[in-house]
Amino acid sequence: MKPNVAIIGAGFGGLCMAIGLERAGIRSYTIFEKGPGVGGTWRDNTYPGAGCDIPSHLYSFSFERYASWTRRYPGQPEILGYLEMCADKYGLRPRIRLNTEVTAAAFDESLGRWRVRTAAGEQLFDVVVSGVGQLNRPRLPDIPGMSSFGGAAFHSARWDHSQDLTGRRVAVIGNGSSAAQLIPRVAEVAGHLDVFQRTPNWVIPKPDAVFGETARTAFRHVPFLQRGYREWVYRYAEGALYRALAGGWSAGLLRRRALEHLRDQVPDPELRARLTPGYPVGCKRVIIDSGFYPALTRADVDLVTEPITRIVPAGVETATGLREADVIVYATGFRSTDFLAPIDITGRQGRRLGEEWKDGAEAYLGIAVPHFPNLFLLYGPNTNLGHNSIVFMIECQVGYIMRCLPYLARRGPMEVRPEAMEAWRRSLDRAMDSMVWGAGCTSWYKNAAGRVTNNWPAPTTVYRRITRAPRPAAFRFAR
Ligand code: N01
Repeated sequence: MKPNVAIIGAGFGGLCMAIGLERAGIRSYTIFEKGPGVGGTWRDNTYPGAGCDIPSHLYSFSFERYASWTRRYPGQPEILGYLEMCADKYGLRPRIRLNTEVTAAAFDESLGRWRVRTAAGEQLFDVVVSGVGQLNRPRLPDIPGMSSFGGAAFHSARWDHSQDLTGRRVAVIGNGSSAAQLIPRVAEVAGHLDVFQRTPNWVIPKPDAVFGETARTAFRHVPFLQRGYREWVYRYAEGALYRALAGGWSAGLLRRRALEHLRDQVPDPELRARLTPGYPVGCKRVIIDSGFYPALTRADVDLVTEPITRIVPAGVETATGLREADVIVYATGFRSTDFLAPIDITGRQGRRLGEEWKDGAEAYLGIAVPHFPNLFLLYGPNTNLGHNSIVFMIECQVGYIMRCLPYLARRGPMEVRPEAMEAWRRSLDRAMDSMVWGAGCTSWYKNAAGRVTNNWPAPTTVYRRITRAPRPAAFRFAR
């Protein structure tokens, strides 16, 4: 029996899942996408300078290697183009419902199937796969007076392209990866730019380069070059970065590299001091960028480190006075620990996922949740990386789900056992203990209670090994 699969989201995760099904000859699936096109985060984030700080040849599917990348680190338009090409090449478009938001999904125990609700009504599916990711809902800050602002204001992930920033006074609130990418571009055109920094970040250089014809020809024609390059990164190159995050000796090396980068790019010692973080490298996502610091040294750019007290019609106020602005950009991140919210998901015995996760989202292998049969998550809890390509993790997860399908075809709905979840939780906690994100760190990796709900605390090769095949003993089956 071929299962009927509902996939939520048409980003990297949802498209990868659909391709997995297509390649297995399973065409009984529907991708529900709330936006007007495919691409997920790469459709949403169109701010100037948006791009990826993971090399192009890793930030793509291993089965759809692309020789046409124009540069070492891809920009947003190129990644979106890649995903659109995949949707076309694998014939996914007829099964994608755009502008169709899944509002709820409930497991009907009498049928052993999911009732999936959208504005268009309810549909039955055997399997639900979430591909909504971790960074899909912008987080606006809660600063007094925000609604009183007299100019234009928008979030970095909802860029208002109708606003021409040329010659205008712009305030950017936040200095994470998104801000670091957009600040140099905004600085080039704005009349004046104020960057409001609450906490400095560690920044290392991004050795970007345009691929010349020779490199592109080599990637296209030299057998196994791309494959070998990927394997090399997964097995060896990620090791140093991972060890730095695990508090190993390479943390000192990474810190030194970041401080050197700061010294090379920011000659003014006073500005440098304000940009020097006071927490261990890796606590928050390390920024990989070579344009951020030079932008901050421009005469028409100010780094403002006094805390914001409120927003007023004319701009942003701090303890030392008003910073006038025509436009405010909130580069303030995402509701990263909310996971599948606001979709209302109900499993067996009326259990609500939001309630099950009230102390923090968690899932066995980041993929399966007890009491929620045949619900699978892509880029779920504890599968985010600070040290490698998330596309690799998604492929491991899709491979795992594909290998679950024959089980559920034979033995009915499958649900991870609470004991397996408990053992998984313990092993994660043990691995987490040695990671830098723990006590004393604040970041979007942690929920309000201080639990790291987002990150994967081991090398990616470990994740590949443990997701290679489902362990039937970890699951309960209907028959
Ligand atoms: O968001 P962030 P982001 N007042 O959460 C500040 C991925 N990504 O969109 O550090 C003042 O990192 C906040 O300050 P603080 C990547 O995984 C990848 O930049 O909390 N400031 C911080 O500076 C990344 O990690 C790429 O003190 C406030 C900023 O806003 C993730 O997306 C490119 C504030 C938020 O930074 C998120 O990055 C871009 C307030 N009230 C993004 N509230 C790639 O290249 C928040 N801040 C793959």
